[in-house]
Amino acid sequence: MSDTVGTDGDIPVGGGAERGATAEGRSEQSSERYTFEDLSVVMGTYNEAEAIGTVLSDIETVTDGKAEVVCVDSSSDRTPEIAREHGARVIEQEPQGYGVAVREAILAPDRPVVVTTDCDDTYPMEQLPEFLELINEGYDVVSGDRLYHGAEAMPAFNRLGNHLFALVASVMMGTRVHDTTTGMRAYRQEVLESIEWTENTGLSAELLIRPLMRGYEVREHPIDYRERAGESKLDPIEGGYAIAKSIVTVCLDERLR
Ligand SMILES: Nc1nc2c(ncn2[C@@H]2O[C@H](COP(=O)(O)OP(=O)(O)OP(=O)(O)O)[C@@H](O)[C@H]2O)c(=O)[nH]1
Ligand SMILES: [Mg+2]
Repeated sequence: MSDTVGTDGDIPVGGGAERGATAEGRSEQSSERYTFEDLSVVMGTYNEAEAIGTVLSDIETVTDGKAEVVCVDSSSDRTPEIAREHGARVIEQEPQGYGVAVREAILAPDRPVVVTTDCDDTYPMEQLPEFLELINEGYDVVSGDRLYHGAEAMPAFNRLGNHLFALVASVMMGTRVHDTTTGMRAYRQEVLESIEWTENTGLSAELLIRPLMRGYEVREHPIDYRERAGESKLDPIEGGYAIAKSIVTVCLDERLR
């Protein structure tokens, strides 16, 4: 397994490409600095009326109303109305699972930097400036690591599962990663557009593994993690199995390409 280097908990996990080197499908880094006007925050939303107001207000406050917000929504409650009241772009979709919604969400924006989050108030929108800064430093993907600070708010079973997923993915990739299923990441839009995404429940892991194994510059960044508002849409056993299967499938697929 190749070494990883920690700096204040920030862990570059790039799959071997030198910083500044050109990964497959990646354009040369420009000196342009992105601002919140270049940022889209995207999410799948499925009956999140309890949380969405807080999540969207936080994004508005932190980015001074400059970030675009895209919600791919499958709700039967007031979630889409609340989203529109907050100025979000709402794309309606039949409920088909996390990855189907998030894939549509990540490909919707025209802006050069895309951040994903869950709409359940677990992720710290106040850390958005740190994610943008790391993209400006040249990273292609910045992945929020919930486990670094212990993730006390996460159910113990999920926490154990997430440690195991990270271990399996690390062994299969030959690069140490710490949180493969986090919902909060920033991506350069061209990375999202240059890769074909195949997974549903396991999309979050796929969104980390494929860029990393193709030599993009990937960095894990410690984040705070709060208790969920509203009901989980993930069954821990069924979902856990699907995620484990995605990790193995995607790692083998990348090795064989
Ligand atoms: N549009 C849409 N969104 C979905 C679907 N399934 C999940 N989501 C959304 O995707 C995000 C992630 O789902 P969560 O229930 O938070 O899953 P999780 O984070 O693995 O589980 P928790 O740890 O309990 O939060 C949430 O914002 C959900 O509303 C779906 O079928 N359609
Ligand atoms: Mg969640």
